[in-house]
Amino acid sequence: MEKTWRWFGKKDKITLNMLKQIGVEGIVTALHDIPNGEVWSLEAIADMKQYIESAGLRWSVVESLPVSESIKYAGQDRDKLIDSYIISLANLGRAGIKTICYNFMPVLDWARTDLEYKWSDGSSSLYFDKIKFAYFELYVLQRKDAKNDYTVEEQSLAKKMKETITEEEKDKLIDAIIVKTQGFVNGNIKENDKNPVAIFKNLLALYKGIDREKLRQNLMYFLEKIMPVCDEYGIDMCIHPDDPPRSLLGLPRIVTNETDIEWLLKAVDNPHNGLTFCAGSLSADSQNNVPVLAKKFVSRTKFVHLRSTNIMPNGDFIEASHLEGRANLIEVVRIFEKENPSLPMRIDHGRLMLDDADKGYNAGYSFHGRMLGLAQMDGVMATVRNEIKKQLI
Ligand code: DNO
Repeated sequence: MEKTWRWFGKKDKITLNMLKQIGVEGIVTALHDIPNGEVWSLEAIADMKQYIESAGLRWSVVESLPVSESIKYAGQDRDKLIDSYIISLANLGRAGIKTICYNFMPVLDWARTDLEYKWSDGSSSLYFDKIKFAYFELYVLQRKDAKNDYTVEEQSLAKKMKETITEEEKDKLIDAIIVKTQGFVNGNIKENDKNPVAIFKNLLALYKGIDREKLRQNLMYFLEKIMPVCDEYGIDMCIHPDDPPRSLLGLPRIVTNETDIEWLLKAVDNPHNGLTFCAGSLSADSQNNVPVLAKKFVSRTKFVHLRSTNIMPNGDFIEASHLEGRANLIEVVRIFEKENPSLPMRIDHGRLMLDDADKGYNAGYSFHGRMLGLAQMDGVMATVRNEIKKQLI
């Protein structure tokens, strides 16, 4: 597979020259300065492409061309927003950038409660703590029906947390769930927004009456409208699975498991309607067997995220090392290397380690942690390619 790296543009502290030195071949990025919903001009795309190429790299994947909330909940301006999306796609197509990652998660692009969960060796990683999330819904957001999503025991643990949590810890939690994980992915809330909780509540209210079925219809509507431009330019749209793969905050999530993915690929049965195979996201549901899913969906997979998790008995999950955990990346790499070796892959999320800690990297996107993951996966890929050459598999 092509070794790519998620890079956040010219302001990223990790430079393209650093990436060249560690064996990266392709770049995954977006025009992060353009507000969600606005057109990506051909000039802006060409400028970014030229910058990447002048470092001897290739702009392999766009992650993400963000889908505005209004397209997801079918607001009044959705057709206008889809028209802009189509123009951006055509401009990307003209520039020769043809793999586009996006997601269809309402309001929250992805969710974690701890951004620096300490390991015993001094490094840290992302973590999802179910009770902290319950506390956030029940007592910070005070969401009306939140209770229905938790057992009596979980509710009482969340209540206990309410009694002991400090103001500082509470702010840190809010920051993790709705600010730090969202701003850098062109999400709804930015670092300097005042009162993020109020903004967040307004966003949730937009989804009143949107259930699973309606969200599915809205995704189909969007895909059907954009497939002609994808056909014209040979663009592969690849949806990112929901992270975590379950409904959150009473909002439906529709890309979580085999049934969902099968539905999506059949609902719009065009090869340009494809998948970002995020092994990490899928691994956070104990029912998902990640290598089985890789095997099943290999032909519609257009982009791969290599990451793994471990699920705790109480429903929390933690990011595992890239060689361990539920995703079984060794098997996943074996499947993709054998059946579609030209796929771009990137290491997703790494631990904060060594001198990563004070660099202000985006949550999950450390330098050394991801470099370690890349080295591990590079070794697996080389081994698998050797096996293939010797026809051992
Ligand atoms: C988080 C990422 C997501 C992903 C988007 C794709 O680390 O995996 O933000 O980029 O959901 O649209």
